[in-house]
Amino acid sequence: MKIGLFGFAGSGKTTVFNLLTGLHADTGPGGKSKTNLGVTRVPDDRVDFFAGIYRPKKTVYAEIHFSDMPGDAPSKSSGGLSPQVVGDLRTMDVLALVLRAFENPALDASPDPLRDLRAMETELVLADLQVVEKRIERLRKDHSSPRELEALERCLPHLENERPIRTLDLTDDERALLRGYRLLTDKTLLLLLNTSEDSPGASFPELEEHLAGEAHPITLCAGIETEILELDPEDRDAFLADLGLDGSGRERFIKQAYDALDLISFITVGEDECRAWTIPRGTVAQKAAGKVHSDIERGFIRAEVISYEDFREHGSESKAKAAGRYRLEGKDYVVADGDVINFRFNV
Ligand SMILES: Nc1nc2c(ncn2[C@@H]2O[C@H](COP(=O)(O)OP(=O)(O)OP(=O)(O)O)[C@@H](O)[C@H]2O)c(=O)[nH]1
Ligand SMILES: [Mg+2]
Repeated sequence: MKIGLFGFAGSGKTTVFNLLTGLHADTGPGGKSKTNLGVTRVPDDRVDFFAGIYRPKKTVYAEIHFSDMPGDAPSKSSGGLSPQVVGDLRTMDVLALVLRAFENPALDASPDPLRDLRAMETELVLADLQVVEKRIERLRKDHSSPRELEALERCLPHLENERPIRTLDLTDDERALLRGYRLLTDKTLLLLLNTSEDSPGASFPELEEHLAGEAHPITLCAGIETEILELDPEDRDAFLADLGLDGSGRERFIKQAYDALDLISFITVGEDECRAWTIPRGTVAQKAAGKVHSDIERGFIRAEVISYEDFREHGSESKAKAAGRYRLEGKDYVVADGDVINFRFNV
């Protein structure tokens, strides 16, 4: 999964990036124009458990790839996301907007997360509007794809009303036709509220009202939390608790992002490899097989499934089997979180 961190200059994107990846990219003002890339491993007790049993050659956790976008362009007084940032964001699965809720001495503007959120929402809509308008113009002229034109014409008024495409009720066919445009407002938007260490638990009633319960910002205190990250592990929890924060920024982010994105994991086990695979909740077995390999999806025969709980309770695959906890499932089986799956296939 690729997550793009973006936001106004000086909002703390790179500090958040460092907190989430454990890297040490340069922060602070200084006219940076490059994107930082980093990977975070998603901790998973279940994978640890299976690694303990199978002692595999390789243990593979789910990963999140972060891109920390340069903030130079959005700071221009004219506003606007730079074409480079827009292009980078289009390649992401998920967008994460960093909202500044701390005083930054390098900036004139006082912190106002709602103001910044509104401005960025507009930027994203405008970027999509440009794509949609251009394409409509083209298709009206050359008549090459009437169905695509129809789908785009449904998007146009929605965007003109400053509404994101993710809230437009499109059919699966329409969504498929639009996928190639990689519209920014069709992607999930996570909000990261980067708060001041003086008031890490501060609430922002106007922001809450604007979101109306439809999105829940993930609160980080990236400045001080990156410093806490450098401490001895035994001291970390005490410092975080002092700030009223439950767990490290990375753990809180991963947990809340998985919830917001409605992601679950299934697990494959064996002596070669124990591995977690991330899928959207509701994914059927054949599609899940495609995560492992496209051949397995194509030649799918069945899925052999034991739930993590059953495996744990009985202690081994053979004992779980003997207890009747081993299931054969077909291609339409909806995979559950923690399912241990062995795919049977034929190509
Ligand atoms: N007080 C406080 N300062 C922070 C926090 N997060 C970041 N900062 C500071 O804010 C300044 C900007 O942080 P960066 O992480 O470089 O911000 P950025 O969004 O990456 O900036 P650009 O890449 O230039 O757009 C730095 O001096 C950070 O130390 C925070 O949570 N609290
Ligand atoms: Mg930066």
